[in-house]
Amino acid sequence: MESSSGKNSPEISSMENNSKQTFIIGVAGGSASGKTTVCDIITQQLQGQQIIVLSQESFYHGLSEQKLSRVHQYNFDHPDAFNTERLLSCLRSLKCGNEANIPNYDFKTHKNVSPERKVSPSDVIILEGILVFHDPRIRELMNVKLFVDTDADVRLAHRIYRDTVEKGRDITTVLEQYSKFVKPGYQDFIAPTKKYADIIIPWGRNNQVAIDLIVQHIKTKMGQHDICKFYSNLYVMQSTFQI
Ligand code: UZR
Repeated sequence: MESSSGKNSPEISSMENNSKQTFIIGVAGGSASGKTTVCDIITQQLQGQQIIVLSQESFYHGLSEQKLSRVHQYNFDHPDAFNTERLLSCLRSLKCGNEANIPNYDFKTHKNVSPERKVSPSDVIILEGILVFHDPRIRELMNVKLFVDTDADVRLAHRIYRDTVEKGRDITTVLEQYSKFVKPGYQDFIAPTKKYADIIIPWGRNNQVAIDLIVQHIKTKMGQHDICKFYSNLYVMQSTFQI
């Protein structure tokens, strides 16, 4: 519908946006705790919904040449390693039913590369990452917060496997990085965010019962969310058309 100026009226566009308000699930936990697996299982079980999985890793700051020359001294497990303002603006945009351009971080070069990923609004966004509960503004956008709580030895074993077998790194560098940054980063920044979780999943990969319960809970919450969306759309229609 067009107003006399030929443009969509503000009321109508806000109604369109509002009707697409997205349900955001946050999945935090230590490195190699099984966050991706939990996201995969939730995605499979929430059939019939449009789901986008975003990783906080896409929002790593690209490294300058100076930082690259001493990359082994760089702390990727610190909140400042992420471009949180960019993450916030992407999430806010998607939450309101608008598109967002997600940066493309390359783990090999430690730089942001082209092209960025254009993401359309969807019913559900799952945002996973080691520090997705760190910033209160990001937490506030989440409808459900999950923390994958896996023992340190299991995380280390998985991390060694992933970094050596899958990423081709040498074991000495992996262990040095673990003791210098990954372990302290977990203790100082990641573990303290566990208290913000609605649900803590013990041992992510193998806990099907917990995941089934969570999916059921998310479906219930999404049902309530749809009812709220319906009434808020009705309210906008009432004020727009003076029903
Ligand atoms: P997950 N990381 C790298 O190893 N290289 C990079 O260029 C960027 C990040 C690591 C980072 C962190 N750590 O522990 C891990 N270090 O990626 C987070 N050291 O990813 O949650 O998938 O393990």
